[in-house]
Amino acid sequence: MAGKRRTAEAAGAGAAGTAGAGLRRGRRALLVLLAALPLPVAAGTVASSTPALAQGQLRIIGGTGASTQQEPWMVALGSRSVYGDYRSGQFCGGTLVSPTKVVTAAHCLYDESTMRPADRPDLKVIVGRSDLSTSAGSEVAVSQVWIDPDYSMRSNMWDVAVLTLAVPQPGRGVLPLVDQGATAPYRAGTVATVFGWGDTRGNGQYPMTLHSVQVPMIADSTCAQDYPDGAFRASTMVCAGEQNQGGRDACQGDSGGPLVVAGRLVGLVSWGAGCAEAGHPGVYTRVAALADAVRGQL
Ligand code: 4AZ
Repeated sequence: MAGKRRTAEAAGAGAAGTAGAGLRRGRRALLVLLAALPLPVAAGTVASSTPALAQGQLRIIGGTGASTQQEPWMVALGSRSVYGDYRSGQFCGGTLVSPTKVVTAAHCLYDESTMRPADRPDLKVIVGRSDLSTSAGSEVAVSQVWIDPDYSMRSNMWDVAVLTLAVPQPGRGVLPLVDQGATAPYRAGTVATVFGWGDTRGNGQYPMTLHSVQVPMIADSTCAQDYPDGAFRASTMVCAGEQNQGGRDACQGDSGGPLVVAGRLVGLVSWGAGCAEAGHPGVYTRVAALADAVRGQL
């Protein structure tokens, strides 16, 4: 199935739009959850929220701090005209995979209201800036955007895009892609790490600094039960998180960012119901399913 591609859905360029998919995706599910029941106190590293906050331990959701010094390939996507100067206009994450190419999620470049590619003339890739309130590193213009022609906003399948940087970043470390068809990194229980500047609490609290959290890979069969009616498609998606207790996850604003196993890019933050809920793990683009297509763009 992994090799089977639908014919291209036209990903027309330049549709007008303002709202970004990145920060809002999954929000509806999240709001429904918040309205329906008190947010379950997450187990694991977020056991007591107040002391954890005081100690500065609440990150991505349930994680710890991270730095672009240690992870130089971790980049933010920003648009100051759409999201304002606050937090450098950050709205998604991405991964530097070569001196001129960044891999991110296709949905980061779409407008949820028009279901078309968003028009963000000032789209920037922010490199070398862990703290978005600073001017560290640089904001690099994007000269070309490739969105997987099979990407579907309806099904969330083939959620990948490649950005070309107008200014190469030769000195910066890059993260290699996992091999096409690789299965070992996706074995259930394998511990992966996800990075981002997204919501740390599942209630709209966006941090200034980069965070990361470790999440175990979840079996496709389990995830298919977590997201029934075919919403989870193992051919282009993979799940990771704490299946039974929740508490660790990516969330709004982490979209497009990397899921890493053994120094390789294996997943891209894509979607999920709410954040860090037991039985609703994060869903990631399965990079091994589209590594060749991405490599064709490098
Ligand atoms: C989002 O909206 C989003 N908990 C990212 C990750 C997850 C849900 C939503 C997974 O960008």
